[in-house]
This record gives sequence, structure tokens and C-alpha cells, in this order.
Amino acid sequence: MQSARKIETILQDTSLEAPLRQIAQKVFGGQRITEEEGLLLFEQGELAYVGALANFIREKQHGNRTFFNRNFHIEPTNICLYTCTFCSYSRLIKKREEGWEYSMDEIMDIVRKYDGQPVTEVHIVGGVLPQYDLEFYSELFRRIKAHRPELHIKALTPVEYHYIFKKARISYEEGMRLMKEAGLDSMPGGGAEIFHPEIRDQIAGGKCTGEQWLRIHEIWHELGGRSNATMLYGHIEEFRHRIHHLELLRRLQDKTGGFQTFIPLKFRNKDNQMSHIPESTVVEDLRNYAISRIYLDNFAHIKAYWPMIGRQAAQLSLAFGVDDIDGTIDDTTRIYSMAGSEEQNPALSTQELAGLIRRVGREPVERDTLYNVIRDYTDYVFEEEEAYQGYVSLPVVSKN
Ligand code: V47
Ligand code: SF4
Repeated sequence: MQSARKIETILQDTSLEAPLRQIAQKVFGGQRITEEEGLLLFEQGELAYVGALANFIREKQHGNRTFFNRNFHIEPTNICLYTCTFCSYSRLIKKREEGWEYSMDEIMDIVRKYDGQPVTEVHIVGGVLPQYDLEFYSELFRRIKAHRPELHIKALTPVEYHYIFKKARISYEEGMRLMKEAGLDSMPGGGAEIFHPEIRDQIAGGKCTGEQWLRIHEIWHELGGRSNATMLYGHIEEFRHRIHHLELLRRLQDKTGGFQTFIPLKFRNKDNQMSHIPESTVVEDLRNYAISRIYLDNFAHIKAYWPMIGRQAAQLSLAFGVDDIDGTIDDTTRIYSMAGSEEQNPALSTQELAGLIRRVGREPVERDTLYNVIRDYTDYVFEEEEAYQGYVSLPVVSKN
């Protein structure tokens, strides 16, 4: 771990603008940076500089430990009545025959496919359609819990909750309470996009507002629940919109402490209404991870979602503030492959994931959804049979 030495070098670097040196001093001293300073980092912070700061924080918090979990995703439908311009799903409402709409039994068949496998979490999220309502999801959560009580249900976002509670004519408070009773364990971070209405109205008009997204998370945290947060960046937003987004998350986290992880999501431009917008560079992606790590001083974890950015960028991100690279995702996570993500078939075995982490000098640690450690893989020697426990759908040959 060399981050402390790097920070000392930065503090002594007289060629660095005074405000940037001041920010480094703050970070080194464990102080919070202001919105203005955050904006300055986005506008002027070079990759090596923000990376050194972010890595300092990351190593202070977690050392070399890098978390992942064993999970699977279910997308009940890829058809959606909203028309978010960045989303490849929204166009399917007009061509419904090209999409899928799983029934309760079909979803339970997917859950049963994982019987006997050591997955700890099911992540459920998809499009919004009227038949997927309060009754449907309550019943689904109950059936999953009846079938496999220890499986952690991380499901739906305020986009769905806002829609189904409104349809059921109940308050957010009542709705979240019912979801908890039905078996919901935590909420994923989706649907946040960019909170600022100047951008949100253009890219995600019609679905829940930024305020509503934050309010539903707040209520869930008050009920004792945990959740994640995301930010969809690299499209039409400006740096000030990113800082506004991060600031609202930091404020809510100060209030509730209920967020676990922040996941920056890089906008991918295939097959959506914003295909003309070029995607952000890897340098910008890494800067964005780093600045998020620096700004969100009250978030324990920053996650890189590897199916979206690819394995190599995920490995790089581990030197820029990221300490979590999501899970051994098997399945059918199609929202990203449709939008042009690096990974057309996002599945990685535990062995592959641990290998990716080790090859960049970090220590792989399997966690459950709530970051309880399941197993430390730092010095673990994989046995053939264990490595192949049903996760591998790609050849084990490394792509790196
Ligand atoms: O809200 C949709 C994004 C999100 C595109 O909490 C796109 O552990 C990029 O939130 N380019 C859903 N992004 C996914 C999500 C998530 C993923 C992994 C882990 C967790 C977690 C949460 O996907 C949506 C939207 O922001 N998205 N289309 C696109 N073209
Ligand atoms: Fe629907 Fe979500 Fe896609 Fe928006 S991002 S169109 S709410 S599936």
C-alpha cells in the first residue's frame, strides 16, 4: 500500500494549484470536501491526482480487501411503460412480441434453478407493467421466502414502488412496510439516474422524481432496511449535475446511514434513443469512481458493476476508489447487454472473479448482501469441482 506516500508527494507538489493541494490536505486529514471542491475535482482533477486521493481513502477503509458476492438476477419483464431515453427496454412497449413477461411460476422456476448452489442473493428488477403490481410482488417475495428462506431478496427500485403504491392507493410508508412483511430484504440502487430535474425530465420523464426516489429510500432506511444508490453518468449531464446528485445522497446518508454502496453506472449507447451520444472514456470513468469515493465520505463502499464496464476496467477501478465488484452473476441480465455493455453473457465463476481481483494485487473477499464476510479468498487454492459449481458459462480462460 503506497497511497500515504503518494499523498505526501501531492502535498509537496508546488506545481499543483493551491485549491487542489488544499483538497488533498483535507482528504489526507479525513475531512469532508465541499460541493465547490467536488466540482473543482470534476473540472480540474487529473486522473493520477484524484486516483491517489481515492486510493488513499479506499486503503484506509478496506486495505486491499475487495468484495464480491454470489448472486443471480431475475428480470421479470423487459417491457416498460416508461420511456427513459437511455434505456433499451422502453422501445419494446410498441413491439411487445419481442419482449418477455414472466409469470410468477416462470420466475419461481428461475429461483429453483439455483437450488443447492451457494448463492446468497437474488436481485430482481425489470420494466414496469401494470400486471406486476403490489399483489404480484408481495406474493412473489412470499413464495421465494417459503421456498428458500435464507436467500436475500434485493428487489425493485423506487421507480417500481412509486408506481405500484400509487396504483394500490397506499402511501410510501404503508407500501414499504407491506414489502418488508412480504420478505423484501434490501433495495438495489437503480432508478436514481440523475436527480437534477434539468436532466431527469429529459432522460427519465414520467417516472418517480429524484425527491421521490430519495424519500422511498429514506422510509426504507427508517424501517431498518439497507439499500444501494447509483448514478447514471456520461450522457447529457454536466459535472454540476453529478455533484448535485452526490450531495443529495451524502445528505440522506448523514440522516439515515442506510446506504451500503454507491454504484456509478456508465451510460452505454447501443439501441436506445441516445445512441448518438458518445460514451465516456475509461479515463473519465475512473475519474468518476475516484471523485465519488472522495465525495461520499459517509458511504462504506463504492462498487464497479463489471458486466457494464468490462473486466479490465473493473480491475483498473480497484486502484481508483472501488472496493467491490459485484457478484458472480449468472443469467440473463439483459438490460445491459442490450444497451451495449462489454459483457454479452455476464457470468463469472468465483474462481475467475477471485483471479481478476488477485491479479491486480487485491484480496478477494466473498460477502453477503449486508457485507458480512462469507469467505476470504486471498490465499485460497481452488479445487476443480468447486470452481465449476454451475457458474461457468464462459470458458475459464482469462480474458486479461
Ligand atoms: O436504473 C439502464 C441503468 C440501472 C442503461 O444495487 C443503464 O447492487 C447504462 O441499478 N447504460 C439498473 N446504464 C441497474 C442497477 C444496478 C445494477 C447492479 C447492481 C445494483 C445494486 C444496481 O441500469 C437503471 C439505469 O440507471 N441503465 N440503461 C444504459 N443504456
Ligand atoms: Fe423502464 Fe427502467 Fe428502462 Fe426507464 S430505465 S424505461 S423505468 S426499465
